Order: sequence, then structure tokens, then C-alpha cells
Amino acid sequence: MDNFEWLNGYDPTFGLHQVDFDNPNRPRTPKRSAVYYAEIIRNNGIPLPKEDEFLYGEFPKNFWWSVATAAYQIEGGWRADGKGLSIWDKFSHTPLKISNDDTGDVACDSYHKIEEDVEMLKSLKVSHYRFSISWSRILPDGTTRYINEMGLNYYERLIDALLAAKIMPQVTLYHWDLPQALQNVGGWENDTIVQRFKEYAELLFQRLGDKVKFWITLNEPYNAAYCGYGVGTAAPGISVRPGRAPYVVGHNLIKAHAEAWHLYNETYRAKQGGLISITINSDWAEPRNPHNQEDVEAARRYLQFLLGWFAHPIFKNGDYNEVMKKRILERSLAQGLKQSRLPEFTESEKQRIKGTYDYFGLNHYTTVLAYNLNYPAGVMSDRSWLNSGSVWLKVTPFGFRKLLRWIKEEYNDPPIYVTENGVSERGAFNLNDTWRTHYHRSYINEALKAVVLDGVDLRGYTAWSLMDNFEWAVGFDERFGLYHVNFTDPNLPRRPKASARFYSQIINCNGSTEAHVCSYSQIPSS
Ligand code: PNW
Repeated sequence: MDNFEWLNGYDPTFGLHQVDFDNPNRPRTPKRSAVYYAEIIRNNGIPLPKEDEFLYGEFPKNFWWSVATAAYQIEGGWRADGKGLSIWDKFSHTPLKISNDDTGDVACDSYHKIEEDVEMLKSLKVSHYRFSISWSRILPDGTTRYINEMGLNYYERLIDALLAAKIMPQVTLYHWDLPQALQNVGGWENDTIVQRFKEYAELLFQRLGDKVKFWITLNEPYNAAYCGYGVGTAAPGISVRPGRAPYVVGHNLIKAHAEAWHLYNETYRAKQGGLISITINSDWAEPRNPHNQEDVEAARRYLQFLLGWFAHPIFKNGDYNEVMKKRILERSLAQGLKQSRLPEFTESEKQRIKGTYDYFGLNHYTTVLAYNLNYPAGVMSDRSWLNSGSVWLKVTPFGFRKLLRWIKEEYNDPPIYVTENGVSERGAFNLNDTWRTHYHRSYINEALKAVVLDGVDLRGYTAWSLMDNFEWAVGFDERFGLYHVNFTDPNLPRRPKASARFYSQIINCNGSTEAHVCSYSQIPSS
């Protein structure tokens, strides 16, 4: 119990029970810790809950093991090949420029390092590599008026090098680097972008489609629309955009995706035979207090606003979910608007949008605790969750399995590809990244439970990211790479972190971490 703490008197209290020193009877009250300790004593220890037990086993045969990057994050804004400006060029913090002229920053200089990048992928033994194409490198002003053949040729050489190494490309059309020329006419807020995106997609199907069999139309529409990553407003400190604009952007993103899907489905699928869909990001949301119905509903709202915003129209009925429609209408009217800030789809648009998917692409990193607050929910994290190099990213493997199962149930058991999952570090350079190995080991094990125990149709897993790179609004301080890049050396050398070796072992054993079932290959440390 709380007691006399020597020189410090009664201020520090170490007790499992509180003592009221103002009351002459000195009543004792058990604290939460007393209840918990009693439970430990009763159990003679801390029994591991069944769902937290490690599951030994393997993923299905032909499971895809991949690793991801995005064009602007590894190529930077380098544009001596004729690339046009993108909305990200003005945010570039790249510490290295090839020259001081106007040719832009190089980030990891992947434009000139196809061979090195493919070597890393071969060492990892991935079956697939997810990268994105820079729209303004192919179409400098965003339109098909002028095609930059030099830029297109870079991606052709990359794809050929991958195929020669038996690594299949997974190509994202739009990973946030909108051509500045399109932003100048309103970007994603102008509905002419739907046609522009379709023309850009068509060019890529025509020119790369005989070699690329897995397309992702849009990466994380939520962050593009709501946080401003894809609309030219992202900057340190600006994370969420107010008003109607995000909903208009979201509306056009959904239509652009649907048009690209139909184009591929009707004109290119028969002869090219690939898959095309969208990648949606989502946290898992756990009610802050699971016994409080308001918190349970807040968690559900959070998922419907984050993942459901895009998944409901595409994977369900062509329309926004009821939770969003109701909440946004109520708020809009309460603020004196005549109608909801959330635009509506016409009946024919709904028919056009519904079912425009070949798989469910999922980016997942973390879990939040949701509680009842207006719009759509209040969120916080648990103090005991492990941190990472990014404030928003806590290590919460249990949420991964729950989210996968939720998607299975909510969207009628679609084939799922996880297209990003990973963790960041910041601060001093250290190749021995035990935290990243721990992250992938525990998250991949939760994915395995989703497959084996919950019957989720998971087809592939992708680690974010192949190498340290330009982490958007935060620049180079947060590092997600399996490979370290030395940005102070003009050659930008890449070196494997410990987690790169671990990931190649996981791949080699198809997701199993039992050393005795298969022999591990080693990545030489160069
Ligand atoms: C994703 N958040 O972005 C992107 O697809 C990647 O380009 C990026 O490098 C990676 O995740 C790591 O951040 C996110 O604040 C950005 O919750 C922000 C958040 C989530 C994902």
C-alpha cells in the first residue's frame, strides 16, 4: 500500500492499494494494478491469450512476396530527360542534387540505378516488385499531346531487367505525383481529370501492357484526397484539408479509377490477361472502451470513413456507405449549408463504378483506439504500444488480422493483396534494425492466422519499402527501407539492413519462421 517513502515523505506512492492519509481511519482502496496483480497470482503467471500465440505454418503455394517503392520517393524530381514538373517538386528536400542547374533532385537516383535496384530485389528473392510510374515523366504536361519517349524508356528498361531476373512488375499508375500542369487547372477538383487519367492509363496499357500483368490504378485515395498528398497542398504541418474539396477530389478519384478499370477490362484484358484494381489504405480501429457502445460505434464509423469511403462504391454497390452519407449530411445542414458536402453519384455512375475491381489492394500499418467524438471519431493510441519513427505508426500486429477478416466479411471475400506494410526509424544510422525484423515477423504471422484460421483469401504481401527514400512531407528523416541508402555519399550506395536478410528468409520459407523446415539463404553484406 502507499506508505512513508523515507526522505520524500508521502508524495511518491508505490502502493497497489491507495491509502487516504487525510482520513483518521486510513481506509485502503485497491488500484487497477492490485486487481491485475491478483490475477497474475491466481494464474501463477501471465497466460498468453490464444490469439497472441505464434502460429507455425506456411502460406499457400504461389503466394506473392513483394517489396514496394514509389516514383517520386526514389527518383526524386530529376528531369533532364524531359520530365515535366509535378506537384511534389516544390516540396523536395533532397539533400543531393546532380548539379545546381534546374534538373531537380535525385532522391535515391533510381533513374540511373536500375542495375543496383534489381540486384537488391534478386538478393531479397521477391517474386514481385511494386513501383509506380511518374505521370509527368511520361506526359510532361499531363496530357497525351506530347509523349516523353526518354521517360517511358526508363520504365521499359526497368521492366525488362525485372523480367530477366524473373521478378514480376506490379505497377501503380498514380502514387500522388500529379503533373503540375494539371494542378494548374484544378487538378483532382476538376472533373476533366477523369478523361486525362484514362488517356494516361491507356498509353501505359498500350506500351507496357504486354509485360505488366498487375496494375494498381491509384495508391491510397484517402491520403491523396483528405491529407492533400495528391493535390498539391501537402506540406509539413498541413495534414488534413477542411471543407468540401476532399469529397470532390474523392469523387473524381473513384470515377477515374472506374474508367481505367473499364478501359482495361473491355479493350486490353482479352489480349494482355492481367489484373487491375485499386489500393486502399486503412488502419484498424479498436473501440477505446470495448464495453462502451458509443466507442464501438465510433470505431465502426472510423473504418467506414477511411476504408469504406472508397471500398463501398467499388466493392459493394457503386455508392457511398450510409454511415458517411448520414454523418456528412447532418453536419453540412447543421452548419447552414443547403446540401451535403458529399457529392452524389447518378444511377448510371453507380452502375459504372460498382464492381470495378479484380482484387482488393490494401496498405496497412497501424491501429488506433476510437472514441465517441463528432467527425467521424476521436482517435488515440495506447501508451504501451511500441513506437516507430513516425508519430502515427504504432506497432500493433493484432489489428492486421482483424482488418483482413473485416474486409473478407464486409466485401464478400475478395482476393486480397497487401500492397504495403512496414515500419520506420529515425535518428542515428544503425544497420541492425531489430525493430523492423520484429515488425514484419509479427505482422506476417497475423496475416498467416488470417489465412489459416479465418479463411481470408490473401494472395500476396508487400513490404514497404525496398530502401530508405523521400518520405513525403517529412523528407528523409523517417526511414522505411529494408536497405539503407547513404544520402551523404554522391554515389548513394545501398546496404542491406538486418531486416533485409530476415525478409529474404521469410520469403525463402514461404512465410514460415521455423529454421528447421527450410534452409536460409544469406544476403552478402557488400
Ligand atoms: C503510405 N498516415 O503513406 C504511402 O503509400 C507511401 O508512399 C509512404 O511512404 C508510406 O505509406 C509510409 O508513410 C502513408 O499518416 C502516409 O497514416 C501517411 C499515413 C499512412 C500512409
